[in-house]
Amino acid sequence: MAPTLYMIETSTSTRAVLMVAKALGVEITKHYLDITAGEHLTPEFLKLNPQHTVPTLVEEDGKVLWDGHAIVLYLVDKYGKDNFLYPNDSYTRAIIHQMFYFEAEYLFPPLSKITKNMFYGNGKIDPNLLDDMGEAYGILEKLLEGHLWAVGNETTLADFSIISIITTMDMVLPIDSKTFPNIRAWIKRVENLPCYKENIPGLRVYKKVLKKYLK
Ligand SMILES: N[C@@H](CCC(=O)N[C@@H](CS)C(=O)NCC(=O)O)C(=O)O
Repeated sequence: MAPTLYMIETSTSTRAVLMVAKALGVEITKHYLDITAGEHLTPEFLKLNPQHTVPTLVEEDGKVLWDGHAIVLYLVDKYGKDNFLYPNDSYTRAIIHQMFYFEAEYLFPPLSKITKNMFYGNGKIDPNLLDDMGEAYGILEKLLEGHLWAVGNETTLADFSIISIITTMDMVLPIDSKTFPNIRAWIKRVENLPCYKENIPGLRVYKKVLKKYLK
């Protein structure tokens, strides 16, 4: 039996997990939660994950794991072959983790605040959060300098962790190709990977929600 992923499509971390699972050939059973209806706050789900976040993975033997970064590391360790997406070099692995923290500390917070406000608040986008996003783009532009992929010259877990969120942020604050040529070129590269298709349905849903507020 395949592991079950509790998820919502608009969640960027969920989409990173789906892309990695696809790239590794791991079958996943998708369990959609309606978090606007509070399905992540039921006693049953809180028993699985007291942090009440998606994505949450439940293995067939009942082991539970959450946080997109932890899940992709687990998938590659348990199901991956030949160090694919997670090269066997200590420094490269450390830089992949560094990119995970960059995603969690610089990219996720402004987007998450904007998204929460769309779903639960008045939907108005705080210009300070857009500034934070622009600053994060500037950092990412430098991080991508001089190599093809997020970390070095092969695809790694870092590409999937960053692409799902950056393509979502691009809808909120478009990434200009003149100011951020490295980001735009890298996005194109990732979009051409077969597993990228796992990112698309969630992006479409996000776009629909956003459209309501960006008039
Ligand atoms: N860093 C976490 C972020 C998880 C997260 O905050 N997910 C949001 C959806 S994008 C969520 O579950 N929100 C509901 C809540 O926190 O109650 C990860 O990578 O999994």
